[in-house]
Amino acid sequence: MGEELTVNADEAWLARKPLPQALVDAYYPRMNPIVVAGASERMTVAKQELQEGLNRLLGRSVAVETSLSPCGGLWVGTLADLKDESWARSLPQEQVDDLESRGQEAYAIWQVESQTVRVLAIVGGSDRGVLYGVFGLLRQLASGDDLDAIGGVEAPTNAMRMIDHWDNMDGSVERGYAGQSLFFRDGQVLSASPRLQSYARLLASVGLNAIAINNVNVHREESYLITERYLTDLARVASLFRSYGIRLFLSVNFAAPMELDGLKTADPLDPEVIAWWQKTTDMIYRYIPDFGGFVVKADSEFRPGPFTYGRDHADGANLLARALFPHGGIVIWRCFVYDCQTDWRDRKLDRARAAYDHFVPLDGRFDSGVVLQIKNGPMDFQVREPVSPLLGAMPRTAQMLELQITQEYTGQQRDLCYLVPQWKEVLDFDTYAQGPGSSIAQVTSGRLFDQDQSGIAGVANAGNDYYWTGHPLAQANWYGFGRLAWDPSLTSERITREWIRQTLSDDETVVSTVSGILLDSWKIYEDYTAPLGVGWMVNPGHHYGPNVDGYEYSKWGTYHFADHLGIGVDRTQGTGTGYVTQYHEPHRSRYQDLTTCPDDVLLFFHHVPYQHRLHSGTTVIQHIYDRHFAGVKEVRDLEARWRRIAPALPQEFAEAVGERFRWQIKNAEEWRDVVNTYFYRKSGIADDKGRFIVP
Ligand code: GCW
Repeated sequence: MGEELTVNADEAWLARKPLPQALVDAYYPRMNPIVVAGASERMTVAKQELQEGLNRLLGRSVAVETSLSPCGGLWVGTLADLKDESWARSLPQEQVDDLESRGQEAYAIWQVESQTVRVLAIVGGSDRGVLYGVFGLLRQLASGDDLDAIGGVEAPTNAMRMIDHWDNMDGSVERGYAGQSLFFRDGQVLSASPRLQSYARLLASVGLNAIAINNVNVHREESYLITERYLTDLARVASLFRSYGIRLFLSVNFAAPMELDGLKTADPLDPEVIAWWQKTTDMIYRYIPDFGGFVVKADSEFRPGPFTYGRDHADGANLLARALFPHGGIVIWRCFVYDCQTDWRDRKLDRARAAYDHFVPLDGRFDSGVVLQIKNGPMDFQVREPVSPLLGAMPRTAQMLELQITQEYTGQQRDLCYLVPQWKEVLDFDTYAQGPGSSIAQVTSGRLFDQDQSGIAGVANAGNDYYWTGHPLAQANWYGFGRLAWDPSLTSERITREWIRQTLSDDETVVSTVSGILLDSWKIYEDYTAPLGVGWMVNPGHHYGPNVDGYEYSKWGTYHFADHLGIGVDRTQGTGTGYVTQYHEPHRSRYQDLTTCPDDVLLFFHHVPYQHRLHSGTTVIQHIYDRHFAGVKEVRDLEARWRRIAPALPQEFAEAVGERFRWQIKNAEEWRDVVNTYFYRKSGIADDKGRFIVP
């Protein structure tokens, strides 16, 4: 194999390796020449992607012409361009109408054959659709799909498909594990960085259409991003992303009128404050005519917000929406609102309840142009949490699901934790908000309550790291996030194969081995960390590595309540915090009742004795021991599986991953020993298999 085994780290899954010769021989005549109608900036990008992508996949140059050859070729254009094409007259009208009805981001791949010509066509609802169509065709070819089987209309399920950066202007990234920011360095905006273009390409290739580039914790300097100090640079960033169909958003400081211009208040109902936001927003649109809008973290973890003025979140969000909406912008208002100064002594207080308790009463009060962004779980991106009951609980409000691609609590891109299967569980979760069939995917698509601005956001895991994501396999989380945001019905297996085939190899042993490694990794991570949905047990602050009581007596509201008799948080109605009542039936009863509560979230909902028997047949304490011993073995096994295929992989990639697996083994051992010893000491109950637990 040898020298052709390279990865192009910068291009990640877009590196495009040549297809097998038999396929090249079959495909080349059908894709040569290519004709791209229209000349907008996005069409130019689409043309370059297509030409370059095909040249690489086919290993030879395709010609770009202004008209098809007498036998056909590959035609690319919008529905409007299609009207001038004679070969297109044979397309059934319902087919064309169907594409038209699916919106501007939709595309179709059609194969039109008559006696004389054979045309492969990528037709977009607009030039954005065309761009997605080009990426779509190339992805399918690179993933090994048969060209004859490729065809039909594709449209995104979610209107908003967003990536959120927690990047600061000094270049640091909050909860970033992949080097420095792609957008900022030393207080400057990196608007001319070549890596930004690669980044925009990668985002567009999986169908993402919105990006917020700065941290939701907006500190002093970042507050000025919405001023003329930075808007010229930001306009350049916006224009780069625009050519890839991606709109720019900024996180803003709710107290900006005070901090930037010395107003005496940031009260959302104050006329001067209202005028300030209008003026500021008008100015932003002079620089960035298609500016997406603001992302806001307010009254959360010490960030300013409307509560200071006796106002609520609807007042706060509407203030900004009214300034943005006339320009076509929206405000994305985060629901991560809870008391982070809580008292662990009071077991009736419950952080898990907070988002629902704050926001549900406001349903119907939000203006058009407000979208609430809600984390997948009620707490904070743990390896296992139930799905947030706020999702789907506000029929009159647009909602977005927020996922964390960056692995703050799931191994920080040193440990492997492939999150696509977790996200699939979230998206498939049936809220029963409108009876059976009311899945989270139905909420984010806007179909459940007829909302057109809903969608999915993910907190980015990429930085200026050589492989973009620290752990090279963590790229698959980013890729998978984008694919699920486009189409939540894709299976984890399909997404995983696509990423491996495009990034690494089409060798079947490699594909199935890497796929197994990725798909097993989330459960393995869960095995050696906090058990049965209880969460945390991490070192405070940076959140890596075990510390069972790290947050136990702190103010952050994240407890496990382990004593010598048992563990878990009673969130039932009656004896507990009543959190279960936030769910629709049948979940409410299912979680409430110890006999029906699923094992994997048992300790999230119940405080139980160590000898409590799980549905799996084992006791809680024995489960803790078993899973922690197993977890370490499973990580060692991941490393061994990787070692077996390493010779068939690009060497530096294989080594970078191998090194991380060796760190992961150490981390898993640390977790096993700290957790097992902790519970052995607390409970005094020995492992019934007699394995060694440090006393
Ligand atoms: O998980 C917590 C993180 C914070 C983050 C916060 C949030 C950006 O530890 O770093 O702040 O969530 O989502 O706002």
